[in-house]
Amino acid sequence: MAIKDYIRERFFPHMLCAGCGHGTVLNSLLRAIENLGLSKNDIVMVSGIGCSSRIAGYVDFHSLHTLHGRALAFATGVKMSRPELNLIVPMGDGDALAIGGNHFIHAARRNIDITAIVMNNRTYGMTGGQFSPLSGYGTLATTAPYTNIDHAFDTVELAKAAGATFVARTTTYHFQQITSILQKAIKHKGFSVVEVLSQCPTYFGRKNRKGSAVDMLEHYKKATTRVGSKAKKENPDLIERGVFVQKKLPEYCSEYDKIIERARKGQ
Ligand SMILES: Cc1ncc(C[n+]2csc(CCOP(=O)(O)OP(=O)(O)O)c2C)c(N)n1
Ligand code: SF4
Repeated sequence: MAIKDYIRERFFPHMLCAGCGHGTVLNSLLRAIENLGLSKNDIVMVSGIGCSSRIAGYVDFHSLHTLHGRALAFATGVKMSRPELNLIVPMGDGDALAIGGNHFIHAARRNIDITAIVMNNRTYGMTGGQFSPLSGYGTLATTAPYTNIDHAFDTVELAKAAGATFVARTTTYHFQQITSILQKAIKHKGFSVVEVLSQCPTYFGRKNRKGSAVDMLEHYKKATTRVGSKAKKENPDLIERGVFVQKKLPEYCSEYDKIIERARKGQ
């Protein structure tokens, strides 16, 4: 199948701003799905609300556009009733870790076989640039005109601590890495978290004087390094990219099937 066969062309042109990183994530995701040779009938994309969540409307999979922060709860319901399907949940940093933070940690703890993509642009893009739990101390936002005093979560550390069995991070500059990591994440049997640093030139970039979308991409190139690289030891401020966790643990739906079986047999 060609990439265009995975797209719902009737919903184009898309609503993303010029230079938004989320389009790159969509492009890289479709390439991952094409490389895996998945049938679009076997994929369910569940999203909440946000610029990132809008990508669910542009793919010709089964798609559910649900409530802000609740995509993982809906996805859990779908996965438990149809465990043979591939569940992919694209989220913004606000969607995943502010209003949806509780669903995020518990989906990770249960190890349910869902691929969660956190598009981290460090802001609430859709609603006009409010600060999010990933904006970071000292940044500017429409709701923090005198600087943000909240400290940021580290998505990777949070996902690891909550029990996710596949945890990775990359950026929109490294678009080929998005594809290769997403392929691994989708194939992984368990809860997989892929954080993608994705630029919002319109709000985070403008408020924080980060320049154009291209400048923001250049920043991702300079500010990140391969996981475990020598560069990180020399410069601890560098953000690591790559796969941090990939381990096997019992998956939630499989375990649930065993419980049903035991209940049927009365054991
Ligand atoms: C229950 C509820 N609260 C708040 C909103 C308003 N709202 C819509 S999107 C959004 C934040 C979007 O930010 P993020 O999830 O980071 O995605 P982005 O738009 O940056 O990609 C908010 C607060 C809503 N739709 N529903
Ligand atoms: S507001 Fe930001 S996140 Fe939303 S489409 Fe525009 S650039 Fe992307």
